Amino acid sequence: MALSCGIIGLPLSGKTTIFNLLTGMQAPTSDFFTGKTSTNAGRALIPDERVDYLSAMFKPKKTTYAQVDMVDVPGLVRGSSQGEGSGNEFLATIRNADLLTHVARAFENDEILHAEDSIDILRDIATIDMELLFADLQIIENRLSRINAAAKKKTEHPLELPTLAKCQEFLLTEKPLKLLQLSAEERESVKHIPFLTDKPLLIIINVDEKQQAAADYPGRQDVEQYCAEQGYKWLTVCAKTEVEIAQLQPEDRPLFLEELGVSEPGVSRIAKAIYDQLGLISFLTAGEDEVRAWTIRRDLPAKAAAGKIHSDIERGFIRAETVAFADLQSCGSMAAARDKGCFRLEGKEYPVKDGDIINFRFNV
Ligand SMILES: Nc1nc2c(ncn2[C@@H]2O[C@H](COP(=O)(O)OP(=O)(O)O)[C@@H](O)[C@H]2O)c(=O)[nH]1
Ligand SMILES: [Mg+2]
Repeated sequence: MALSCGIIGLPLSGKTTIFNLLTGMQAPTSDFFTGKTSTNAGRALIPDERVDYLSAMFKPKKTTYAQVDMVDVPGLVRGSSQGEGSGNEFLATIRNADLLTHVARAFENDEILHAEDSIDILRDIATIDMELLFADLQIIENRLSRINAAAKKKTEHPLELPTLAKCQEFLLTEKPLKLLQLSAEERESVKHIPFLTDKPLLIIINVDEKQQAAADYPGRQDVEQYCAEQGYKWLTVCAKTEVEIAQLQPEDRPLFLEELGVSEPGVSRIAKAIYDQLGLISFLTAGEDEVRAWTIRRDLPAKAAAGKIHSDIERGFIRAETVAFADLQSCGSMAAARDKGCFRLEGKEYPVKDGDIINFRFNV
């Protein structure tokens, strides 16, 4: 199953623009409040130079990049949890996302209204944080009333009730659950509840060209300090311009990106931040049929990594014939890499590394 990422933020912060940038789709964006309640869903292909390189080398029938499912939900506003704006019911669609991306507006443009009438990034981040927090409190209240309404108080786990109380108390101090220390058993007792404030959160600060060039925006230091304290990752993207650049011919893009002052397209930077935050890496398989990137947890043992491809390969695992992408690239061909002894035969416990090109030997 592909990873999934929910895109949240105030209305008119650039959520749909980021969604389009990541998915290459053309969902309508808007200059004014639409009160829209529909959700955009699409798939982002994770750019990967290693896949490009292998694909040029093997000329396979099929090239498959790693993917992340993106869901762009309507804007949250202050009070969404109390029914303001479009309410917050739609948050249910991202409860099972692997991570959340919050788009916050820094760009200046008088033609585009701001949900809170002025640019104040820290305030906006805190507003959304509060709405996520209220949504988690709601979920706890609902769960508690369900448990209490039943004739026999039936919980999923003996520790569920005390842990819910602990979570509730912590949320009331206005802190995200990801900062709450729980024992492994406490965690287990509430793991059926998909809390939003427990999810990894990536803040995308949507800057304009001037801010991007200056690598600065109003209140940057305070924003960065807050993000660090809350355990969030952050990056800046000039979403609108990057969408325009992405529509150019590939050979024309680097020049415009350079002019914008970014070394790498936003899609790659966002993808790296997502992988980094989730502790994920990619290993690669390459052959005449298919060149493909596979997403796994960092250091997953080779045998389990084989299971990502097929359960038969995991069951019948013999060895993982492995060459690091960097070694292949410096040797220039598979044959040269083999001659220079860059291929390794790894056993089932081998912790797979980012960029390993693996040919699994198996027997069923
Ligand atoms: N100047 C500027 N405008 C942007 C940027 N990102 C989005 N916009 C504009 O802001 C408006 C709202 O964007 P949209 O993606 O629909 O926001 P959403 O409501 O959060 O989904 C649209 O008119 C976009 O073209 C940006 O980086 N710079
Ligand atoms: Mg939108």
